[in-house]
Amino acid sequence: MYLKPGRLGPSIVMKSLTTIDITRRSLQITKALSARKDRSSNLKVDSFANGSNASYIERLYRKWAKDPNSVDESWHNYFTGKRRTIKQDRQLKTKHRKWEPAAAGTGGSTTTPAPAADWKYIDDHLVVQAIIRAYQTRGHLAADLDPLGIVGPTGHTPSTEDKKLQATKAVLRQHYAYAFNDLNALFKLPTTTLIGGDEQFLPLREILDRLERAYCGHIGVEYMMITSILKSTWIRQHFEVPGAINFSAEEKKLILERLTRSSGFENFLAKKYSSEKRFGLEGCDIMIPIMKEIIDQSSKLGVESVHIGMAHRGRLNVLANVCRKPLEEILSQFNSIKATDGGSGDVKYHLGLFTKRYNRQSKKNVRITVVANPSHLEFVNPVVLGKARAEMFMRGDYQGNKVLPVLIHGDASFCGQGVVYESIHLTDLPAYTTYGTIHVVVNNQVGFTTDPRFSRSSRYCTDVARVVNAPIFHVNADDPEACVHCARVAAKWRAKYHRDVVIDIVGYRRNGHNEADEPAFTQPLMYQRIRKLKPCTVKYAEKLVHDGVIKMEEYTEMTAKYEKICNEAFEKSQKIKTFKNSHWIDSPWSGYFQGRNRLKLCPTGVNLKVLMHIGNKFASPPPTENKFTLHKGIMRILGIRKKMVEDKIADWSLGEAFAIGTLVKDGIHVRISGQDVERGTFSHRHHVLHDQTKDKVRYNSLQHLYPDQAPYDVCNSSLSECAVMGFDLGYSMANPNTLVIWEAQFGDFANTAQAIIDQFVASGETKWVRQSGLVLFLPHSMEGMGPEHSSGRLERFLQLSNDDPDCFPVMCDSDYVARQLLNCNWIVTNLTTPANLFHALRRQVGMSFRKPMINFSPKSLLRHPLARSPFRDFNECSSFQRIIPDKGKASHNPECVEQLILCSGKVYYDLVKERDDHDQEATTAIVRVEQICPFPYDLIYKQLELYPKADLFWVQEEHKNQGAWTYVQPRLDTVLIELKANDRCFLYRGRPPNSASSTGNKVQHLTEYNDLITSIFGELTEENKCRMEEKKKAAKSKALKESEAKLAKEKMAKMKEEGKDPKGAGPAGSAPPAKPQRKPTDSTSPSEGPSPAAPAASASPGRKSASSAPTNQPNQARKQNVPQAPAKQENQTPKRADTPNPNSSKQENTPARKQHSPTPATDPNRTKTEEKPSSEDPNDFW
Ligand SMILES: Cc1ncc(C[n+]2csc(CCOP(=O)(O)OP(=O)(O)O)c2C)c(N)n1
Repeated sequence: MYLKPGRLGPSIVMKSLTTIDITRRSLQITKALSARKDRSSNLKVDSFANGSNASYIERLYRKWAKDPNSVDESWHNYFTGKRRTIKQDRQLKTKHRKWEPAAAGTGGSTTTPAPAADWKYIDDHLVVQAIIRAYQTRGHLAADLDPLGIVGPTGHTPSTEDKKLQATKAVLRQHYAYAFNDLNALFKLPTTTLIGGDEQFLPLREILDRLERAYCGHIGVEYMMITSILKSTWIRQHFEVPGAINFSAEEKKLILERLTRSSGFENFLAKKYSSEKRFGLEGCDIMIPIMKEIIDQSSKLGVESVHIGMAHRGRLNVLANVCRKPLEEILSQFNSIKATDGGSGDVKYHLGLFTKRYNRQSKKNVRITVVANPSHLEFVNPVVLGKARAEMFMRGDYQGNKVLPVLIHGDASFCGQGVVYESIHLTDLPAYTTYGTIHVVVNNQVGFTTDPRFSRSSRYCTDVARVVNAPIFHVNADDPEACVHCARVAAKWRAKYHRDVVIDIVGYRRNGHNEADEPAFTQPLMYQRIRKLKPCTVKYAEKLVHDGVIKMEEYTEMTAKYEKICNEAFEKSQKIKTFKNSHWIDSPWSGYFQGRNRLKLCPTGVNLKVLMHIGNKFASPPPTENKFTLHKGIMRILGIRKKMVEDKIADWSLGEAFAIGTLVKDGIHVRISGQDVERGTFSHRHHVLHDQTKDKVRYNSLQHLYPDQAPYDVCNSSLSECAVMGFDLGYSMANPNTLVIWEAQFGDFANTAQAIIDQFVASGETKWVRQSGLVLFLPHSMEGMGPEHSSGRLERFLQLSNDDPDCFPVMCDSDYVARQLLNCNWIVTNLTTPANLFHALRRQVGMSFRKPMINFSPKSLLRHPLARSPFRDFNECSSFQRIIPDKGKASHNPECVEQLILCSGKVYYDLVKERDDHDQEATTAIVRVEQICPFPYDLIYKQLELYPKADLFWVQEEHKNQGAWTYVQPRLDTVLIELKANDRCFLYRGRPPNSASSTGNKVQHLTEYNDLITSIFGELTEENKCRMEEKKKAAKSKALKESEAKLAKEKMAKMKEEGKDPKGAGPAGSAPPAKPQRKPTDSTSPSEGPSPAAPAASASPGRKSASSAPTNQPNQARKQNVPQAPAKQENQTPKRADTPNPNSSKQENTPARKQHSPTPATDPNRTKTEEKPSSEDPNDFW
């Protein structure tokens, strides 16, 4: 029973519960339920009751108040309070002494609505509750956050005390017309606030005061968007409860000591290096104590490793005073000293760091990493997250208890850069979560020279974090205790809930953007204020002296002590003449490089047994005990896989699976990440199978190959390239024994991650001596799919490659190939066979160093009948092939070859088909350049030697200003110079220059294709056409025969099943076995999702006969001049002593390899009528 103070009206007795109580009751029930759930399942459970439930109850209540019979009896009992015990009522009564007891006879239940005066009472409480809620929701708008006093509470008003108060009232009480004429009136506090501490009732004045203190002081808390009541209550416990911000004298001294170091460091640098850029922290000096508090607190709560990502502002200070990098090493970077190891180096405020420190507060060791970052603001964020996630994985820390990422942002960049949003959005994705990141915004209220009002549309620079419901603590940088309190709460929040949290340190920038800038050019009034402002450290020291926490002498001594440390370090730094880039590395990979011969490449082939095991697993459905219902299309695909394993031939998907399977077998953790990678954009991969009858039941056979295998993760990502690629790059940096692959949906989209590619992948090792073996799969090829589904922009990657185009490498030693790889900044490949993909991926971890690999992966080739590799191309005698020479007719008679075509990627299969159609197999040799960078000078040299009379062409399907041409041209010239072939030169055959990467018009695409082919092989002659027609007929009749055979076989099987004699006599099953089926010419394309255009339709578009004139005139007479193949001539063997026979299929890096007489199945010259090699005889393949 609730009573109302007499002053606000006549004493009345409430006969029923108020709305507030109802809401409270529903919330309490919810809380109890949630807590119970929490205990039982140990899961974080959000409340199901929320504002809308409460308003539902409120509506019921109003209905009931009008007509008690209009609601269910249970609600009637509820509203009349029947279930409450007498004891409870008595407790309430005694607690509220000022209130009068209930009038006799009016208590208990009633069926009549409350008298009108009761509504006033209810309204009073509702208003108080609403005000409390307004402070909780919008109090931060009226908080005193700006140490400069420029930005008033509502964002526009000047902050004079009076105006501020008005603004506060306007913001927080504007919706409530109710006039409180008695601020001493007592109100029952709702359970949605903790401002009462132990008190349940407070006078209105005190309620308002406490709300002001909790929400409108130096901290503005944004948290009401959080939907969990448990979490909101947790926040209130840390900000609303009286005395929540409470520091002992010792703790206050520690804050001052840390502040003194922070300011002292900047002051020292300003004095000693006045003309140097250092991007000082002055104005936000408190960032250092905040970082220290986060680390202390987190370490106490179990964190063992902290990964920090930050930009220029205050970075040197963080290295000095958070990571405690020896000061002399930092100061030496201001001198002109040389690095004694490799790398081009970077400016001092970009360098990384790794350190292991004893934390005095937690008394535990903590590893701290500051990830090297480029000038590109915020792009380091996903890299840090990926690195942290990988470390969690390696430690088996599956809840992020031991590893913590902390990102430090600038205010302008935090709200301005899209990568922030993309990265923050990874926070709750299972394969990308870091179980919460602590974000610290060094908000100096200016971005270079731009005011916030011109640099963002949102109220706060931190609004981007609201999308993940992260609590945001805005805090005045000149209140050190409030700041450190926020840091403490943030660390506790992250440890408890494993979710993101933001600390927005609202301060200022005492100097210009850098120390040489004059800030008053652009912010004159702001800087007038700044110049009058005492530094925060001085103000805090004075406060502590005033409060008797320290004596002034102590502070003076503190300052002098740190200055002495700096001076001594300065002296030492003067003696440092050189340094090592490797001492500034964030991923030291301790032990990895020790005792390794960097020039040794491990073999990549594996034995047949392993392939068969992996192949069979990959082709099998989930074990029957799983009772897994597969999609019919998947069953068909598994069937095709099974057949391939039986036939010992692999398509792209199987080749890739072999690479993954063999690596995890060897203990290498493999991770593939990107959009739709689980199935594969082109529906070719299908690593994750989905039960068709049960939700979230999935199966990945590659995770179940061997009991002791390393984990394999294939992760569909968010629709982001930049953050996800950055994340995977970070992941690859954590441990060299991991293969990380990022796959683009189409290569075209990779350029939204251009900054990650340019700033990290291409140049990370050069700038920061930090290696990564990240692999990018960029689906690429001109298949008439339009300008944004055709090109991964090969030319751009090649243009960023660092190998010298004019320098023919010395390759007289056996280490040449490894050295080339070691010296390049990345490997660029455009592979044409599954086996080469397999070797390339295995080579990534077989090298004694790590290099990124950019692989332009196929689309139509995923299912192309010729883009398959026999198992022998995966065996111990096989290895990666940098080029694949022509092995057909032309190679048997190289002297007579008139055209030597070098090409790369899918166009090879088009050329082979066209060469066949034009009947030019003997006169045109086609060589595939599989590894474009580093350029295979040695092998191309041999090819040019081999075909001494051939005209030379570089053929590409890309436009002339795109693709590999501009990269290969000077390098091919270099080879020709080395060969002293002054009379020879490479001509370009391909599409003309274009600004778009491809046409989107099918007709145009075909015309371009025809032009390209005609420019190489000429028009189809009548003879050619007749031959093609005959071939077509033959193929048709063969297909018909095959389908008849298949039908007969099926019929026979059916008859057998039914117990009939297929021959019409004799016992069932005595029929002769059906003729073995030929290998499939193509895999079935599942119906769902985009699939690459069928090879016949788009990979090799049908040619319009002579409809379009070629842009380049080919040698029309070529075909007529085909001589009979003579025996191999002496002069066909390479002249150079170190030049192996280019005609041999012997592969690189493999000393001995069996020679195989039969034409490999990958040889495009092999016609479809060729019999597949017998699967019974392993020697046939091995
Ligand atoms: C992606 C990117 N765009 C532009 C710049 C140029 N730039 C360097 S610092 C800066 C201002 C950054 O402001 P803020 O994020 O508030 O950090 P502050 O320097 O104020 O600490 C700009 C625009 C950059 N480094 N990176």
